[in-house]
Amino acid sequence: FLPHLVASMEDVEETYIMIKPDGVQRGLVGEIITRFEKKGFKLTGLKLFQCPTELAQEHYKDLQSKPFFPKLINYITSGPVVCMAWEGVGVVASARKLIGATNPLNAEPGTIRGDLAVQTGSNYTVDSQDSMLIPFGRNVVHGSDSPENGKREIALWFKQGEVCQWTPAQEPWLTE
Ligand code: IDP
Ligand code: MG
Repeated sequence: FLPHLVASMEDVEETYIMIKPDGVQRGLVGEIITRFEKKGFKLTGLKLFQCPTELAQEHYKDLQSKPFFPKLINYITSGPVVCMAWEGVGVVASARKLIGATNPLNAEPGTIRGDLAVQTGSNYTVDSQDSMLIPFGRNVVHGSDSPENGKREIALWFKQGEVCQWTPAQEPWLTE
């Protein structure tokens, strides 16, 4: 019996995963959801959603002072996103590993960004009406960076009643 290896209810975390507008437009919704499903995490919330500007600004408020912030808000509000809540032991860090590095060019093969996105490079103009450059902005998916932010972001993106508590039939086959 190794008490430190036994996961308790307190180890169960929640993370907010979002398929960004480029992932939706490129038809990657099924592929991305499949990766989290196959890993064995529990889906507790899911919706297609057109994000209002104020919500995008609140979600990314820590990046407010960055030069790319206005572009980031335009990007996130440029089309529908898929909002997801996922639950599991260690889900926050594990989801970040599945997603890969922020810049898809640096993301390892096998990760979502490494497999499904390319660099939006320094001499690549994203928006033909606006020649401002946006390095590596299009990286198909978002994942919370801490359990605290997981809770904060799920509360931000989902209304009460939209997150479901349920017991997947596979649970006893995934954990003991
Ligand atoms: P993360 O999504 O890997 O957690 P963050 O640093 O939290 O990365 O940045 C949030 C999002 O902002 C990124 O996923 C990306 O879309 C965008 N972003 C981050 N850094 C840059 C940048 O230097 N230029 C343009 N967009 C950026
Ligand atoms: Mg982040």
